[in-house]
Amino acid sequence: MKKASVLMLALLVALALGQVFAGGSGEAAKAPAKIIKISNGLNEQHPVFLAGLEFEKYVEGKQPGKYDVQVYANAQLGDDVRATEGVRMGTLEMVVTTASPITGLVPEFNVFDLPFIITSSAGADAIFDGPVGAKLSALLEPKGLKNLAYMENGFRQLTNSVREVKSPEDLKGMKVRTMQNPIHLSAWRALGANPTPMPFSEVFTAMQQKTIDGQENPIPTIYLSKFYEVQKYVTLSGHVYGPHILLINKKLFDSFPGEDQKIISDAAQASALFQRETNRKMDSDFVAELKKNGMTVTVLTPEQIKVFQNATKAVYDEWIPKIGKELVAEFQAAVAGAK
Ligand code: TK8
Repeated sequence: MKKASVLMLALLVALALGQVFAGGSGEAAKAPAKIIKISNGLNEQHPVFLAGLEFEKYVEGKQPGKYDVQVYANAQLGDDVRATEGVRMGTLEMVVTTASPITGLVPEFNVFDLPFIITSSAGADAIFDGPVGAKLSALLEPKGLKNLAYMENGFRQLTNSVREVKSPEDLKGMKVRTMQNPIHLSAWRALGANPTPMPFSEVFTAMQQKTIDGQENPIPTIYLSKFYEVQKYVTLSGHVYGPHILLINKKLFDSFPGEDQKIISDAAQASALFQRETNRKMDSDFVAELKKNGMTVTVLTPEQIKVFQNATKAVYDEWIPKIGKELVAEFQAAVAGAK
């Protein structure tokens, strides 16, 4: 009995001492920061990555030590399709993906891929910040994804290493890499090209090894990914204006306290606005840089653009019923109203 109580006392003293040494003032130990990884397929100079850093600064600055945001470039955590799948599964927290390769999840997002449906940045903003953008975002939620904000990819322009392209005739037989998206495939086929879908991360090497002749992407991407090293011609076709969507696993987002959800949403909005502004500035600045780096830049007249537009009309007939007649009409009305 006596031995037992001495032991007990020793144990209590040891516990008390342990507390003092471990806790200092006796404060409970702080939980480790919650890691939030954000994947994207572009490099560290691209506005999408820079905006990721803005998001990181905002979220970490509001509640130091609570979240550890980590931004990954160059598809290190998977290309758009695979990283988005990871976010759905919950093996990855966030991704910035262009919408085109993930329209298998929400076919309505194909509306952005209808050729020439957006004709200005103002038109894009009317969608991103208006009811159509909100409606599209809501469709992601049953798929386990929450769209925190619309960043942009921007006007897509054609590049190639073979010849100057001024009309669909110049595309005959040209091997053009497209995104993994059915409308893009149909449209390039309708234009006479030989489209090959592949993830973005494989495009540079494919052009270098000449397994493809060309690709299409916005000017900031063409310049920052140094496509001018392997491509000679750029045609300012502006055939599609794509969004980049900032997705988070919905369950994860819902598990955060309300105050933190607001911080994350605000951070996403602020970084998306920064991204769009930066992207648009680069879009106008980098055309000259492409010329300096030896590219021939072809500006199409409105009549020449019309020829491309007419050649892709059949895509509308095929896809309007699949996307939804009402949604397409609403989208077109919002774009028209913004001009
Ligand atoms: C990068 C892609 C890229 C897109 C493409 O992950 O695949 O061509 O335009 O920007 O999202």
